[in-house]
Amino acid sequence: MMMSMLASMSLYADDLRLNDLGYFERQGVNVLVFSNNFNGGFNDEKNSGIEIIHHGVRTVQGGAVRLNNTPEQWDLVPKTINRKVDRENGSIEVAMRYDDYDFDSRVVVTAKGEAVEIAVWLDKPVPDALAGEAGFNIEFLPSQYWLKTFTVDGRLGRLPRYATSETITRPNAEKPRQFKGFKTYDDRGTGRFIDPLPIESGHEMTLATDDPERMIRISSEDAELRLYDGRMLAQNGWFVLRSVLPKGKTGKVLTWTVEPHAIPGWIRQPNIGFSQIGYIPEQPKVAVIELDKKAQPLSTASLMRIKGDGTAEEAFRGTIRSWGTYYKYNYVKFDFSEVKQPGIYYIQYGDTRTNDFLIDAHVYDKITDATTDVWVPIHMNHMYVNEGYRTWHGEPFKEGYLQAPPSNHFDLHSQGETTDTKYKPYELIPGLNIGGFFDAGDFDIETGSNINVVQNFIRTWELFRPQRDETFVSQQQRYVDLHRPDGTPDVLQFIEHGTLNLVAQAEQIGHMASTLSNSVLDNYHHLGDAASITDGLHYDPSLKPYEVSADGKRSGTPDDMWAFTTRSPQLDFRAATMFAAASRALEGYNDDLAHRALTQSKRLMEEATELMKQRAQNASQDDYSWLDGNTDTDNTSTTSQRPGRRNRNPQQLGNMATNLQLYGATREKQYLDHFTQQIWTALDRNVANNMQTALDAIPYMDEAYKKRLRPYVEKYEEYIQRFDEQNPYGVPIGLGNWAGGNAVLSFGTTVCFAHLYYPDIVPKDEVYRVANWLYGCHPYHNYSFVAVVGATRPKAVFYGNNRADFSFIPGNVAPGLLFRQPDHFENFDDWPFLWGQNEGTIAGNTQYIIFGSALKNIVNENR
Ligand SMILES: [Ca+2]
Ligand SMILES: [Ca+2]
Ligand SMILES: [Ca+2]
Repeated sequence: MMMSMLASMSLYADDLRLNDLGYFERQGVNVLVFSNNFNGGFNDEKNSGIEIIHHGVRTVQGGAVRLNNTPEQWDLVPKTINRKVDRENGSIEVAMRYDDYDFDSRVVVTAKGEAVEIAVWLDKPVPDALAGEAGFNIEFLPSQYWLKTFTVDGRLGRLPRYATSETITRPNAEKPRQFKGFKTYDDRGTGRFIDPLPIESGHEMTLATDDPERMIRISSEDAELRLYDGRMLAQNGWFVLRSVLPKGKTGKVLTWTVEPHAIPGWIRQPNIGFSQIGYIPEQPKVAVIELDKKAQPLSTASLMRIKGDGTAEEAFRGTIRSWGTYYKYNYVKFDFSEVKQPGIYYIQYGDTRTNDFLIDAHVYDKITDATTDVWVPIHMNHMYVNEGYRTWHGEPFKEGYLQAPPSNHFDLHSQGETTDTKYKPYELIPGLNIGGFFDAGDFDIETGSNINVVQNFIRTWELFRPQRDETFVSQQQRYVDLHRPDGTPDVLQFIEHGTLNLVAQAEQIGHMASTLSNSVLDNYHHLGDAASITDGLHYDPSLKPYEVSADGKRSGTPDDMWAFTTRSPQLDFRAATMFAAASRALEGYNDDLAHRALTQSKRLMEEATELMKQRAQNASQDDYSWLDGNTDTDNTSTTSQRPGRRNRNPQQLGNMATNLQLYGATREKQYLDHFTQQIWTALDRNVANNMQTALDAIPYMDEAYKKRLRPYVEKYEEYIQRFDEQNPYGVPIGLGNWAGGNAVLSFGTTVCFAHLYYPDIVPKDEVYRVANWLYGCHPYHNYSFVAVVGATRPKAVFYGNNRADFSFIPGNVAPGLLFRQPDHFENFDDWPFLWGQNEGTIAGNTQYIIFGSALKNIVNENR
């Protein structure tokens, strides 16, 4: 009796409460109500609405009024009209709206003991067009719920590892509109779409009855709960629980009670951040330990050495130093720098033991090899790519690219009112299916990114002259074979491959395309062999869909890729700069291509300069944005933009970084003069943003320049040090919708170059900050963000084009820690499909090659 009274009292003390940050909290459970809104750019990003962070893992999201049984990425999402936190009543109310259907609804979430009540309110009934379609949905992360048991009204079941439930088809007319009227599916001419059937339905459900960390109970007296498997339509789908909203009703039309189980007294396990690559003997070695705020920090930790006989001994015991609180966790540090003896070690902190890692002079030697030998060649477009017994992909897009018609497209692409070319809409533009690199986890050629890629390779080549040859590339056979040397340094072949596509654009179109991308949404989300995205046959609208011409060369399937050709003189100018540098790099290796690149460089530069002058006369000139550096490594912002999409943020003519690149490429003194006129003002305005450009100039400048730069480098060193106060990891941590991996890489690259030129100001110890972060010393978990050679525990899944296999492509670099408002960082390592945390890009990964090369260079300089 006494015991149960005590138990109920202590439970009462830990009811869900609305906290100061505006979400419901009890130990082990956070219920967030639209702390993160749906985003119009890609619609359903699986990051929004009502979310539950359950014992430290965000396992539930997507709670909202939705229009589909299992919404996909491009299905409509509601706009948040307002969000009210009512502290008095312990509730949060969100008003949401679907403009397309003039449909408003409100969701009110109220804490009720250990549960929340979720109620949907309507002031007007569900519109006729959505009757039976609109419902309240909430989504469960498959990788955390599959293989777990559940009960529905007393019946037992187990959630499936793979999607194999049942579906029906319905007429397309009954399908709620998708993003901009596009379709995510190819209905094969049937005029019908697929609609999944529920796995189960009832009024009371408990999911993960066999796992206290995931167990959650949902009940509703007034509505039927239906459980669906979203993976039936899309591999990135989640388990969906939904109730259809009743027809013709207003007021409180639906009520659910949701009770996530909390393990009494639960405290999150420590996350011991350290470098999975290991450490060289003389570098600083500091583990950052992330602790639950309720955890009592220990006073010491130990570094254990694994001996030759397999047993372990304590090599070092050190004091734990407190750093403090950063967002929701508490941080302490363990410094074991004084251990310098090469060997195999692990960290022991209380009961927590890390995996082993090396202390050895050679730990950084291979950090770029997986990226250059595997990741980059696999992303070579218009080639057959083979590795041993495995074909990564056949030759894609054999039918070439059609002129895009005017279009307000997906993936942020568009084509203006005119084509800006001699081609008519849908006409074949010859010669574009050559060279170039896949953008990221998708297969388009982003021209801006590809320009960055070629520039990154040229920079790598000019600075480090890597002779590494592990890849066979035959442009004639359109064949790439991994791990087969062919006598040519691979970096030169990558420069050539990127240039081939970009020169073809300039020659065939007359200027640069903004992108070469998918024409239809139903092949944009392709997962599999790139060669099967299109049918390889020219689209012929005189044939019926899916019909093939008698000669077997044309088909009626409109799957051909499009070239988006709206002219941007800024993009042309960037291409011209890159072509000039490429022609220098390719001279003596591919003289013909070097000559073509130079021809296009001169022509585009002349035309772009003229066009920009014309356009500038029509625009106001009080814009000083050109003062910012905008080199390809300066992205220190926290925007949601992926790296490399600079074509949508064009540089102005006169940009000092461009002038510097132009000088490097042409050696014409006027460009250097323009650069020197601008750099000091820019540095006075913002040292951090412009330091990389200032350092890039050093090889071309005299001692006086280097001396004048010194005080700015001193300021930059202060800027580096400030990160030690901002967060426990000492690097710039991004809070955008695309995790800040690119900004961290930029920072790391600049620090490396600052040290190379000013070792007395920026000490060598600083260059390891970013390496530590990338290779495992970061929040959430301690896996390496780089699928890199040498790491004991790299991440296991990435958002690559093989993501449906829950796999990775070696050498990929994940964007990393995704911030969810108001206080949660995450990086899923069992669920690849969230690009903001797991998608490596071609521009970002080639930037990693520069960072890694610079780091290796510094580490090995005195060896
Ligand atoms: Ca893309
Ligand atoms: Ca080669
Ligand atoms: Ca085709």
